[in-house]
Amino acid sequence: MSQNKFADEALIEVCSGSGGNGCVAFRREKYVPRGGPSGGDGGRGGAVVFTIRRNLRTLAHLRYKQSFKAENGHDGEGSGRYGKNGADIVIPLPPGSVLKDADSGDIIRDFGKTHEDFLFLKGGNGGWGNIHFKSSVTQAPRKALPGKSGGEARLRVELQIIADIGLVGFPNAGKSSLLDRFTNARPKIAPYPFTTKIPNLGVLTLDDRDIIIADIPGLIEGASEGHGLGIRFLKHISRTQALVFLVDLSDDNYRDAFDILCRELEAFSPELIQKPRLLLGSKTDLEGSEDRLKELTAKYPGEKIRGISVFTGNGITELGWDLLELAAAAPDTGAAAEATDVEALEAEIEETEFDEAGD
Ligand SMILES: Nc1nc2c(ncn2[C@@H]2O[C@H](COP(=O)(O)OP(=O)(O)OP(=O)(O)O)[C@@H](O)[C@H]2O)c(=O)[nH]1
Ligand SMILES: [Mg+2]
Repeated sequence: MSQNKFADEALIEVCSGSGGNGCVAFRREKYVPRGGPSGGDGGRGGAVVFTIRRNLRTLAHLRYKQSFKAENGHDGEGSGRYGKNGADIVIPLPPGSVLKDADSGDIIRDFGKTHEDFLFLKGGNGGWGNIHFKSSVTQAPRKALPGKSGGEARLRVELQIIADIGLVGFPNAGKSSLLDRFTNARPKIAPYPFTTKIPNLGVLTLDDRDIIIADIPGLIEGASEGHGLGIRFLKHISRTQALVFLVDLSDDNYRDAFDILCRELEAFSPELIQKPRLLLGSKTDLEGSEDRLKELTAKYPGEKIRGISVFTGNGITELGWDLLELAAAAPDTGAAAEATDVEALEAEIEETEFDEAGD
C-alpha cells in the first residue's frame, strides 16, 4: 500500500444466466391436419455488467452482497414464440475500482482508466426450437436444443481510496472524536496527545453521497521538520479535496494554533493551504469557549469558522452539510465527470442485443 492511499477490497462471485431451452411444438390449426414444427427458441441468459457510479466511494456495498447472478433466459414456446431474454445483472462500482481474477490476480479491468460500462460475461445463448429443424426429409422434427449455460467467475475488486476531507489539528484537539461521531470508524480516543498513531478513515453517508474523512495523527510546531509524528502523515491528506482544521478552544494555544498549523502545512507543501477549508473551534461545551470562538472569528475574517462539541452535539448537524459542500466542490476525477444516471443505463443495457441465439 502506498503512503498516500488506503486500500479497500472485496471478493465477489458473478454468474451470467443460462439460455432458455428450445421448444418442440407443432402447429394445430383448422384445415392444417399435420401442422409443421412451431417450437420457438429459448431466450438469451442475462449478462454480468459492471457500471461505474460516481456517488460510490468504497466497496462497502460488496460486503453485504457478494454473489451476483443474472436471470436465466426463458424457454421457447409453441406457436413460434421465443423465450424472453433473462435480465442482466448490473453491478455498481466506485470510480477507480480494479477488477482482478481472484485466483490468478490478473487484471481484468481497470476502472481507473476508463469509466465505460463493462460487459464481463455474456449470458448463454438460448437453444433452437424445432422450428429450425424442418427439412425435406423431416417434416415433423422432434428435435430442439437446450440453452447454453452461462459463465461464472470469482473476482477480486480492489480500490485505492483517496479521502475527500482531511482533519488536521494539534494532538488532543478532538479529531478522532469527530470521526467517531460522524462516521462508521471507531478510532481510539484518549485524553492525551498522540493517541492516533496511524491515519484512520471513516465514511460519512449524507444525501446519498459517501464522504471519506481521514483522521491523521496530531501535528505540532516543527512537524514539517520532523518533530512529533512528523510530516509523513501529511502525505495522506495531500490528495484530499478539502481540509478541516480543529482548534481546541479549551487549550491555551487556541489563539495561535491555526497559524501554526497553516505554517507547517505550507512548509510541507504549499498546495495544502490552497485547498478549500473550514476552521472548527472544538469542545464548545467547555467554559469560556464561546468568547474564544468569537475571538477567532474576529481574528480570521476570511475563514469559515464553526464551533462544535462532540459531547453536546453543538454544530454537528451543520458541520455535516458543510462537509458535503466541501466534498462536492471537488473537481471531478476524470472521464466519469457526469453523474451516472443508473436507470437510464439499465434501460440501455436491457435494450442492447448481444449475440443472437442459434449456435
Ligand atoms: N469536552 C470535550 N472533550 C472532547 C470533545 N471532543 C473530544 N474531546 C476529548 O478530547 C480528548 C482528545 O480527543 P481525541 O479525539 O483523541 O483527539 P485527537 O485530536 O484525535 O488526538 P490525537 O490523536 O492525539 O492527535 C479526549 O479526551 C476526548 O474525549 C468535546 O467536544 N468536548
Ligand atoms: Mg486522534
